[in-house]
Amino acid sequence: MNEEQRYLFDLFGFLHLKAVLTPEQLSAAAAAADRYIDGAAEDRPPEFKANGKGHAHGFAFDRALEQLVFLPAVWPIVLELTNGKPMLASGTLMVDDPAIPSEAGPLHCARDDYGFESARYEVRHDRIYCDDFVVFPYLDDVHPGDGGLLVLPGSHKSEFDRPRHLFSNGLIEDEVPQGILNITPAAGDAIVMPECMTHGILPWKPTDRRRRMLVLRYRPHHRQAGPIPDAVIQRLAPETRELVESAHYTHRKDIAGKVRVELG
Ligand SMILES: O=C(O)CCC(=O)C(=O)O
Repeated sequence: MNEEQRYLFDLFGFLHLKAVLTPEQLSAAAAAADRYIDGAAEDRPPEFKANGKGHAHGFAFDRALEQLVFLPAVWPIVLELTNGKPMLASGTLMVDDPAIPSEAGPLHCARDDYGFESARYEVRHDRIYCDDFVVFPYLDDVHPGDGGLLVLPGSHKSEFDRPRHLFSNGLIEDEVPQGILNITPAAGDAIVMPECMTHGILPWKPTDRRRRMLVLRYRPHHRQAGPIPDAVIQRLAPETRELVESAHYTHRKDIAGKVRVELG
């Protein structure tokens, strides 16, 4: 994590990293995502289930998607935020599709959903520690007015409960209230955001375009491993298998010693 990223992440509670996928990575990942989304369910292993927007374990569907868990521009950030103890807890492929009715997702965060003690964000020795965060690599362009991700900048450090009537009672369907930001990444960008950051979703408006992105949930490896079934783990490259494992506080994963991880 460089000085500029650390300053912005700490100040606003998210990072918008531009063009972190190469054009080749993007077209391979987008094609693989379409094979999952448009393919017949009976042609996929049974663990790969689609449920509305969510396509379970999308990161593991194809190597072109799997390699996005180690994006070179994001990996140093994952290492810093987990204090050198990275774990991937889950990696869903999310899709807003004009063919599926799109609803607003209410404002929420880990604190709201699971209590104040559920997610840590703090600064130690000039580095940021965060024990639950998401990386969203985008496979499609999002333009202002399209809808998509909403964030409440600065809320990752809020010490107070959000008065529920604020920001359209937390359900933003159209006009974005002052203070809330609609992030509109381009295909190939990635967003990094702590789960203790208040966020929500605007309905998807375009009638001729999808919004496809991975929701990669990272935690320090001493936290509980995510709900990734064995059959999915067996498909993964050795490096990703190491990434999804939980481990003792004192353990050091081999991948954590690498500034760049290539899938074997
Ligand atoms: O759809 C999005 O942009 C974010 C989805 C998400 O991860 C959430 O609401 O927690």
